[in-house]
Amino acid sequence: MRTDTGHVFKLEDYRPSDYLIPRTSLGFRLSPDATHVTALLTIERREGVAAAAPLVLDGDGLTLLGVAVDGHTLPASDYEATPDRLTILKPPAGQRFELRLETEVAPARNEALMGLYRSNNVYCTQCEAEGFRRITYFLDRPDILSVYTVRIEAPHNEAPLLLSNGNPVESGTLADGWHYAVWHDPFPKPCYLFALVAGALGKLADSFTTMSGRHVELGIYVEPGKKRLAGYAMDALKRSMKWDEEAFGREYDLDVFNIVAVSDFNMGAMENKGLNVFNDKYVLADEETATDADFANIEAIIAHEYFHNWTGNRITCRDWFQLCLKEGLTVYRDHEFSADQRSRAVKRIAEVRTLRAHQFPEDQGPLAHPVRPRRYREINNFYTATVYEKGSEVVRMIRTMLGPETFRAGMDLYFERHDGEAATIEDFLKVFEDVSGRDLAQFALWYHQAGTPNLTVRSTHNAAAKEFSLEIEQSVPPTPSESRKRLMHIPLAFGLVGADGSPVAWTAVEGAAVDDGLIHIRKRRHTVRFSGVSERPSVSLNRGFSAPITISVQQKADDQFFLAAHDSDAFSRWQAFNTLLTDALIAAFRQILGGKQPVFAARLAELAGSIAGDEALEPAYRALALALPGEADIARDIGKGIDPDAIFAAREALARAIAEANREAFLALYDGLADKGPFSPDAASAGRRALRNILLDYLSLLPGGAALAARHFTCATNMTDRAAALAVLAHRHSGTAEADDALTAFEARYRGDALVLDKWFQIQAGVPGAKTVEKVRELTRHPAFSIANPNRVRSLIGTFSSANQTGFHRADGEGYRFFVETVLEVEKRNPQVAARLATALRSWRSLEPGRQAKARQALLDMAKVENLSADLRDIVERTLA
Ligand code: 0A1
Ligand code: ZN
Repeated sequence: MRTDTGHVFKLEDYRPSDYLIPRTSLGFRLSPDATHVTALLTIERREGVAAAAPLVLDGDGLTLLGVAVDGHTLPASDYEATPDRLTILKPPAGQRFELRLETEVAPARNEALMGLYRSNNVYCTQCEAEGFRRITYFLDRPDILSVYTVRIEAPHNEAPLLLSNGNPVESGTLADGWHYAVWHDPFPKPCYLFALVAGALGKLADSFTTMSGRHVELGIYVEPGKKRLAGYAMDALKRSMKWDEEAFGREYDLDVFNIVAVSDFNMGAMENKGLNVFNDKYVLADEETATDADFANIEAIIAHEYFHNWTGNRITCRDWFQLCLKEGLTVYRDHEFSADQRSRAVKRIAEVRTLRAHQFPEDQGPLAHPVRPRRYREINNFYTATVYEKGSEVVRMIRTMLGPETFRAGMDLYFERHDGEAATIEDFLKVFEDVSGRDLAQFALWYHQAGTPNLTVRSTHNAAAKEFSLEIEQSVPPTPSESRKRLMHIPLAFGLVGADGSPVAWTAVEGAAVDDGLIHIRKRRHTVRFSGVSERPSVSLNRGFSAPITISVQQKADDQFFLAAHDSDAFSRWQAFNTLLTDALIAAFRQILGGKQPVFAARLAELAGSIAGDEALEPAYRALALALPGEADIARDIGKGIDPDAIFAAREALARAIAEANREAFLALYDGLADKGPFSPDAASAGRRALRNILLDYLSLLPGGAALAARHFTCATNMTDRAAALAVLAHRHSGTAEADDALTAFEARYRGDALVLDKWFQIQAGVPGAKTVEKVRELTRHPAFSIANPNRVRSLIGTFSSANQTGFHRADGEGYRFFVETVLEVEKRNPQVAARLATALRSWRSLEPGRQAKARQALLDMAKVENLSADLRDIVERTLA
């Protein structure tokens, strides 16, 4: 385990490497406890670098067996080797030389799941960000691009399949039942994209013909017997390949494209060139085992990794500070893909909900950092919602401002200008400046400045002068290490909506640049005056969520109700209703804290009823509208003094009020939406299931609710309905016979299917209330649970700490005590997963004083542990700072 060196990496310290490695030949002789790795590196001194410059290679816990230069074993006096570094003190004087390194690694003992490891007896690798240095000594930095040839040897019976990046070149048999395969990847790549897989796996094969007529063999490798669960992923892959040709003109470039699903994986998946490695959760699916959300995730992640082939692999990052260059852009691309495959409006609402749930709290708490950070201690902790999701929003804003054609021209120029390079955010912005002639200097702050900008907006209408004005003021709250903020360029999409719902025209506008439905906010204050407006319009702001900001609009509730029923922008219509719900929930929270029973305006429940039954709206959209803001969303909007129990009570009370007011209508709708015909994972069918399941959630709060949910559970013919019913029973009717029976039946039915049992762990970890911590503790002893498997840990411990507000933040601090114990237990094996878990405490300062003190103590308890991993120490110390 890498413990903290305290070293801070700084963007401004970037220097090109003295040496390059144009060619890399790797040889692996695989064995669980002693894999022998031979690396033959062509080393080239960069032009102008002094011949005496030592060559310093990165390592991480390596055992060096041998080192030779140009075929001669190097005397010990000519190099220094530690597990973490190899220094060739006096490299040959010539420009180029061959360095041969031999190392030994133990994949079976690698529980950090970085470098070469074993998952269910399959050898696999994970090298991003700095895992390659756990395999051999190397210049482990993304601007060192090398052409790889890889030879793998293994016993045929243990590992009949031998895969690496690029195209297969050669294979054959060896003595003693061993065999080998050689792979060559013609595209120079950084070592974080290296991959190797070896084992006994089943293959789902298919092919794709690219737009220029090239034939590509596609393979998805899964555990033997699970081939039929890979069909949906294969379909998503082919759709992704086609879409990237149509939407971005990007064609695939190798003869093969392989995907391997493994059951132990730290993240979602990895875009290794020509050999993507996936968490099996994002590959395997059928109606019996996967929910509609699982299908949608599979589609999105398959696309994401595939799209990296151009945005990340062909054009990579100069250094890890530029991570958003590949991640923000690729998330943007996968969002657009999903929007085209499904419903654009529904997809956008779901994206914004995710951004608010994950990125906003990050940006508003102690772990806030710019989309392109300037400092890090541990790069693994920067695979964040800010880099990914906010990074995607920044790309979206560029497109919003430039329009689709100019944006596409900019992307074309980016691919043309930087193909084969390791690029920066400056390079990316420059292509858009060049194609548009615009100055993006102020806009670039979106990459450089942390924090969620806020706009306060006031509107006035002067009927006599026929003038409608918006007074808009921007502010960016201070974040750690950036107390003073510069003014941002915010593209604010808007609409003025007339009494009949149609857009209101104006004759002239002054006070800000306004084009194509966008107000360009660049100053602290703008008074934007629209003339020729005779009647007071309602104003719809940040349409389509054109900028990732918060807005405080001084708008009457009447306007909000009006927009929730009439806004022509689907996103803003959803937003208007969501704002009404949030406002009602916050008021209820305050009433509860004041010892009162919350009361809700009858027209709110009426509006919920009319949205639910509005046949003009897609069912998926209606389902999203009816989903109340989550407890964490409400907490975020309240800001401080959070008592999760009071928030929970407020949310329950509103749900009950909506259910009671709409009982008959909801029941009728619920009955009418029952699945007929065979299962299909398509968006429309999934939307109907989503609407029916949210109606069940409401109806379950009324008398007879447990019986209704139990029936839903028993009659379910797919996992979406079965899991939804189980969640309703466990969360709303915990401890009843119906809930217990369903939990038992689910466990029995899926015994042996780890991915499905994850849902069972997850649902139980999410049961609201003080008793859950004991239940979760008990479940850590369940035979299907394993502290070494990231998916199990995230399902049980991750859900409890990040998605169970009342359980985790139990007033006596028991949730935190259990959490600290478990995080430290996970950390012994897998620091990366432990560090991610620990971010659950990032909003501790917003809690009411009692809980706040206990949460702080939990953080201090972790901080005082000696030899904490670099990953966990970084999170804990920044959270406390
Ligand atoms: N580049 C991957 C994410 C990823 C990052 C680090 C990993 O290390 C354990 C694994 C995957 C992506 O964006 O999909
Ligand atoms: Zn990615």
